[in-house]
Amino acid sequence: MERTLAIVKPDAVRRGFIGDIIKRIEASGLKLRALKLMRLTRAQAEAFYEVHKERPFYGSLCDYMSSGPVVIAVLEADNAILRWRELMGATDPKKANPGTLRKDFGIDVEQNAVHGSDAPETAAREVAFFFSTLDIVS
Ligand code: IDP
Ligand code: MG
Repeated sequence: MERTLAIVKPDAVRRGFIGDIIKRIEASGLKLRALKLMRLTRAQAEAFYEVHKERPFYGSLCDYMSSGPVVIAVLEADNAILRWRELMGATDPKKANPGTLRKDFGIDVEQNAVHGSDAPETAAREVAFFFSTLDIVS
């Protein structure tokens, strides 16, 4: 079993897509192991996306991610990291495959509805960034 971090980003929460996205997660066989609603401070968004701090979109990304509430979840399944990324679709909703969350709910390459970890090491870091072991159902 593998775990990954999922975020329903501020654009999707604002437009009322929490339920739709959770429904797709459940239908896909990915298991919810932790779930919370919170609003990131600018400093928390900066720390979470530290890996991107040299990218030109970093400042804008941190503004966006702290612009409203997000839903943060731990998902678990065999191959959860790849399965969640496939369900999300490509970073840019315009390039995402039909039926993916970013295609259906994303606005643009920045406001793309959902986040997912990209590798086992980043998943471990990202899960631990938001949840203690006591928060995660085993
Ligand atoms: P990912 O979310 O598909 O893993 P990353 O390259 O890790 O994509 O980028 C993190 C986030 O930064 C994206 O989900 C998106 O919100 C934002 N982002 C990525 N590329 C761009 C860009 O070219 N312009 C603006 N925002 C971007
Ligand atoms: Mg990424």
